[in-house]
Amino acid sequence: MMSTEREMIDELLKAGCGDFVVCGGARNAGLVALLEAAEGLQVWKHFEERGAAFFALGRAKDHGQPCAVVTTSGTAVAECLPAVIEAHYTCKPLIVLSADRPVEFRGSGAPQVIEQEGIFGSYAATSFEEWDGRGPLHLNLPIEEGEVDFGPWKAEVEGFLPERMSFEVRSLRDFLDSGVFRGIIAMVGGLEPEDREDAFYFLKELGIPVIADVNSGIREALGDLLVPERVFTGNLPGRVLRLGEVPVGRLWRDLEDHSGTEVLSICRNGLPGLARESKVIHAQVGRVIRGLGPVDFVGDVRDDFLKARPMFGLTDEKLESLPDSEPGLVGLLSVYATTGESLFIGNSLPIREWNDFGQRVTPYARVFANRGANGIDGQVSTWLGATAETVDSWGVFGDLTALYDLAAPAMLPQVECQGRVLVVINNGGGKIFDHLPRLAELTDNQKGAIVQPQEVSLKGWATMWGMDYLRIENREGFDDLEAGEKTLLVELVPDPVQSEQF
Ligand SMILES: Cc1ncc(C[n+]2csc(CCOP(=O)(O)OP(=O)(O)O)c2C)c(N)n1
Repeated sequence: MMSTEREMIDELLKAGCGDFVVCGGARNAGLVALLEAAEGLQVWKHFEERGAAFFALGRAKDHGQPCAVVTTSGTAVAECLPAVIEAHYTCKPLIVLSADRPVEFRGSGAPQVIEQEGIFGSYAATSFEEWDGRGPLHLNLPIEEGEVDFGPWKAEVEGFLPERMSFEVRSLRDFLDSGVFRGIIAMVGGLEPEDREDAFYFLKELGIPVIADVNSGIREALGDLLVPERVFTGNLPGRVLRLGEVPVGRLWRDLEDHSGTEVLSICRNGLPGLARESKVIHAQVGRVIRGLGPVDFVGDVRDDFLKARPMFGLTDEKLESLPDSEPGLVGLLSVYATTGESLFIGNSLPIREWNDFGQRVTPYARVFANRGANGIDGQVSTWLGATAETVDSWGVFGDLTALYDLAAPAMLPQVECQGRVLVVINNGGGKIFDHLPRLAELTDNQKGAIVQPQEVSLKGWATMWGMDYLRIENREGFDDLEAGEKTLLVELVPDPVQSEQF
């Protein structure tokens, strides 16, 4: 007779899941042993479920197929919640397969028994039947202690077929058709790789100003259409067309209080990203654009806005005069990072700084970020999962973000490390909070409790996980940046005085 474990794995194979991250324990030992014995599966091993779930999310981001994290019973399952939430908001097929004690143990308080069934609430489907393949799935498997089949076997993974989404293009046509384009801009957040080309040509055709986040993957290709968002601060446009994930910058938040600006979002999760009234097309960006067909272009507004818009020039001059400030070093880093095969940027100041000060000439081959729930948790783990099979991968993170995910490099021996560069911008705490006007009036103690200043050097972290290490404090420091066979940890330490001046 086939074991419960084997039946469940077969179901997963049928659903197109051939990639597993296992975190072993007694209750799921049979599952882990079966997966290890299989031929034709990708099996990653980790000891820490929070990081493992984010790593699995990264795998799903990389290949677009489901990836399952396999946990034992008890709080091990609960550790997956942040990654499940991120997968929910970014529509990624992350699967949690949790082993549970048999049903009669529920509510008993027996060792490692917690209420696992439905633990992720509205964030995850709980059966294949209710799962559409565009978000997380939690499968909870009560397992009797007994025999499991440990022999070698051959796994056959079937194709992954998420449900297709239906959508309408009329609201986009109406939005664009209301006369001239004057007063309309586009804001582009994170885009899926397959949506990027359509979004790029569509925006070129429209010829309207674009504020694009680096994780859109098209920011550097937009040329003259790209504008800095501060052009519109206090000067909000009449209409905003948002493509992809919620944009990172301040302007999007300002829209919340300006109902005079009409907003149309086209995004996969179907959420407006604003609490006030706006329109949403719930669909893949590329499919909607293709569905729209050629745009009926009315009047050439490009020249108008090019004449009117302040250029990036002012910022560029400052970057030159304060080269060792945080913006200065991030600007230079953005040039070095073009040598990589992929770029992952952690929340959220690094993304904002990249948007504002990053180079605007050379598009990055592949760009990733975790922007679903804006958490600073699991960022390094997601990066390692998303680039597990990619050489020359660059990841850029804040210091608290890195400190949050200290066990992530445990996965390094299992992933591609050739040319891997892990950059931590160590500005001594959560410096994003220094940028909030709302917090300017706080006392130093109050501010300290929010910024969480810290003075650690990350050299010990590099030693601990066998990474090469380079500390960069100024522009010249980049001369020594050379990626090799081992992961290189770059601790980027901006000059606090220059940063303040900037
Ligand atoms: C899990 C989680 N906890 C708290 C926050 C709130 N938060 C947003 S940014 C931030 C500080 C990040 O600091 P760091 O990684 O050093 O980046 P920096 O702001 O210095 O660039 C915090 C705590 C969050 N987004 N996610």
